[in-house]
Amino acid sequence: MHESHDDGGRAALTSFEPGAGRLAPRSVAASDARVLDLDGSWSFRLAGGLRDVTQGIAEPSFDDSAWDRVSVPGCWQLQGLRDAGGELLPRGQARYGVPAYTNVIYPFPIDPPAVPDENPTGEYRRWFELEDLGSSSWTLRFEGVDSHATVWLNGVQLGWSTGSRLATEFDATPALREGRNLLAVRVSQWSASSYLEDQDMWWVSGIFRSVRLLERPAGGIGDHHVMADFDHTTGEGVLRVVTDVPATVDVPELGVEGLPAGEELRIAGASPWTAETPRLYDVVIRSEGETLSVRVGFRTVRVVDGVITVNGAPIRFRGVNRHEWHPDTGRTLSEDVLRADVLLMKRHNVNAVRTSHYPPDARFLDLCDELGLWVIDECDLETHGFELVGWQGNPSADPRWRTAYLDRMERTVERDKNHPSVIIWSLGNESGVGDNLRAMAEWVHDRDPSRLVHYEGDFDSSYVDVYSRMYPDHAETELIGQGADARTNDATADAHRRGLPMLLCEYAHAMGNGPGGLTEYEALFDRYERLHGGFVWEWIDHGIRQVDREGREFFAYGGDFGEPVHDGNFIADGLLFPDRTPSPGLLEYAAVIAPVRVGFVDGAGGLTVRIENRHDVIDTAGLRFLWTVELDGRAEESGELDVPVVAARDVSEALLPSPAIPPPGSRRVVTVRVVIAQPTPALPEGHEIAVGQHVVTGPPVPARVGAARPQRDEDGWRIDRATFDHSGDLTALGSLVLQGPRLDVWRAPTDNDRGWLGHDRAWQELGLDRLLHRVDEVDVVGDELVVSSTTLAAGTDAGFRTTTSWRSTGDALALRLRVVPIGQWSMRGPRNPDGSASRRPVYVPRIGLWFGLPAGVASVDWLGLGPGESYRDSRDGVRVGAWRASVTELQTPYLKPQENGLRSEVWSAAVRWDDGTTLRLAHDTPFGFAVRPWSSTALAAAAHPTDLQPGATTHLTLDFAHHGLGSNSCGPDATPAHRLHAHELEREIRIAVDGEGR
Ligand code: IPT
Repeated sequence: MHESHDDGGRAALTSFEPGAGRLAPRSVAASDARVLDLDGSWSFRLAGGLRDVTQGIAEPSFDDSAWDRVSVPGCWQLQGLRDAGGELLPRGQARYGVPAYTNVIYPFPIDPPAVPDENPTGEYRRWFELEDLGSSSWTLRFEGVDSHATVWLNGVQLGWSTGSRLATEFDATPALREGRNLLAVRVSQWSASSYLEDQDMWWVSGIFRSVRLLERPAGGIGDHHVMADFDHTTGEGVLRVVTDVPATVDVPELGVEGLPAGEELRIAGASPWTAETPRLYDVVIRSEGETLSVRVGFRTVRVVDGVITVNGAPIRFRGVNRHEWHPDTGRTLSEDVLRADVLLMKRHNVNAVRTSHYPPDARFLDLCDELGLWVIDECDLETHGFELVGWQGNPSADPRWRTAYLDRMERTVERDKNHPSVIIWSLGNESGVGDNLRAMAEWVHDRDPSRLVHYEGDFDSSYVDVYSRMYPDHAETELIGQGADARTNDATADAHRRGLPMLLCEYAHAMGNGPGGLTEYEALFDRYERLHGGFVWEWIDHGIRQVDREGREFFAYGGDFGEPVHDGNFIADGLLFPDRTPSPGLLEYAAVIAPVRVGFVDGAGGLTVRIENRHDVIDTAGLRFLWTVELDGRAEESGELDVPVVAARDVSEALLPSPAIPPPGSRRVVTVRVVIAQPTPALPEGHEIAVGQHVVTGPPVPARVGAARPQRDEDGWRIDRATFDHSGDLTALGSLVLQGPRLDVWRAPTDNDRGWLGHDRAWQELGLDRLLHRVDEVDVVGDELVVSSTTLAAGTDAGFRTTTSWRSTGDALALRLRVVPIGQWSMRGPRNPDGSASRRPVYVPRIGLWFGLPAGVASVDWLGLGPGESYRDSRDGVRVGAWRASVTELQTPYLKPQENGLRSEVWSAAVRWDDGTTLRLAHDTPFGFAVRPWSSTALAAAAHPTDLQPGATTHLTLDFAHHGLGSNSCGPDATPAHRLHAHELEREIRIAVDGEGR
């Protein structure tokens, strides 16, 4: 089939069919047959589209010596961001086009099945040697090519394929020769199939997963299907292996030998597989021509009375949505990165993963089997962009796409059917409604009744086995838990849905600073058995490593490559930063979902420590409970608790002596750390899985009387070592020169503040980012210097009257702040039904004080929550202690800079300069602080952390109240309890300076 003119496969590019010339999908396993690894260096040329394709690339005689060399697997856009030596190129010099990010919107016109003429097309060639073909057949296997691939071997076209994140096999036998062989692959970025691949991620292309040539010996095993149930009533494993040729099955560890394929065997003494006990058995499947080695886990998934059970026990998902991403290699991941992901999940108490929104690299599922994670394996399907045209022409409801939909589902299930970790199949994401989805579900139910079917996009849920939702707020989630949620139109479908177990396939949008409100969701999952928990959106920020003009690294997001249509930093919404550093959000999630919870009740008999085992399967025998008592961060006592073994989902208690009341202004803290005693492959000995703390607060520091009174002098006022100017500003405290204080009621909007509700726009409308401060009066009242002022923005009447009262306590300066809101803390809302204008409340970002301090802060020490940042609806991932950090360490480098770094529930802090000068802040009523080398205004204006330059002023914000974080970037606002309404507030803080030099 040598072609004369190559038109680039025009017809195939716009075909509704998923491919041609491909082999039926199947499972592959380690085999004794030969495997030729075709990964490595390939010749590469990027064509601009059909008009520009290379004639004769399939021919062995074609000379590609002028072409570039790239690695396969790889994503060509990311490869082109570096020079041939691997160094990042300056922006604008990309060699192979650029990555483009869109969430919902298609980056090409919606005119299916047509694709743009500008269709970046990667042309790949490689030679390989093969000796001794023997009498075997040979299969060429691609694990993933994005998006449309045409494949030739020695000039013979084997076929073409779509389905970027799905494996494809071709029969190479007829074209293969002994000796040198030429493989040529042409990959188009856009094809009809792109309409089915509108996932919220970077559009990147290429042969991005491995390529192999697999020997298929005569009498070899084409496909194998391992069905390994666990009968929890008898404790038996139930094994049946189906193969397409006669074969036998051995499980040496269980004494099974020569079990004929197709026959079922009940095996006494098999240990079950669960995500908590990932017990695998080595199984050998032998046919006349081939021997396969597979790893098998016994487990049974059932819905019982509307509850998902595995091996008879109900399970809870503490999950994440995982896209495959690496900041340098895009969707091409090494085995090390895959393992790092699973280990990071396990070490942060994550027990489940939804492979959003496509089947992952196959090795990822091997690791989930081995290390233990529940998996929702999602088909490579999303047509979200049709929502923007009212779902007109949505492929899900168009029969011409039926074959492609079924093809995608079959390839998902056939590749992954032997993984014990996979317990739910998902049809895809955000693809609207339509019969093609129903057809997929029906096919799965028929092919694999041992697992559940999931699809979130059809609220009727008539053809799925779980009711799934994304981003409902807490109130609605609670109604669903109670079965009191709104009814849908179709009574039969509604009844079906109400009987289903429920999960949140996406919740708690982890974009930027957040998510807040995790604790409250977890409480709902605890309360209602039908609620199986959820999957945080999402695992990792998809940032791309770049360098700015000064050569400083940063992580790019949408728009940074000049894409005409993009969704900005909506791609940076993960629990990990792109370099896989855990964000504060991940530490919070780890604490909220901890599989053991430690509580305290202080009573007459002592301090009762309540240990709740939240595992679904394992008891606490493998854990140790270590306790310490600290006074203001200094260890006083420590030991190990003797806790009776607690069964899964059970509670037990242990006793400690009641801690003594600490001295005034101090805290005595009992900490119980739950650590791993019996290491597992995922969790090393000593790894901490949970922490509980009990805090005893000392009496208030007694008020001192008779200290120095304010004195008037020619510069203004003086109290002890504190000087004030005529308008009542604090100008110096001892040797420390400072500015302020100013009422600080704004923050650099977080991504959640910039969410659907648009808090950032409301704050702008009220001018909180451009406040004007006016001093109304400075006076001495008793022993206090009292400064009255008003804070308002131009053109608005919403602000605060502030009274700042200063007095000496002898060893410190006490500041009492009183704020009273004035004006209308509301803004225009939608029109009321009667046409009148509505107004909605505007929440206050924070109520606090700003001080300007000299630059050069060496460190900050504090007693309170730490070591990381915390906010009122996200403070489980931190703990009470004594902490020290540099100014750099106090900043959290969100990809798009925003409010960050607050340390909250602090009762004492010391800001230290190199020369020993120390500013001390303390109070009985805890406060929060942030120390930054730049202002909130600069923080809000920056596009990337590299835009922020330290200035001559260190910015200290004392935080007395703030609006919670919520997850409104794609979910609810802070829960009602964590919203900050404009209200009266009175707070105190003591300030002192010691040390010399300034
Ligand atoms: C939801 C998508 O399923 C997910 O892919 C991602 O885009 C997420 O939003 C936001 O980051 S869909 C949304 C309209 C609820």
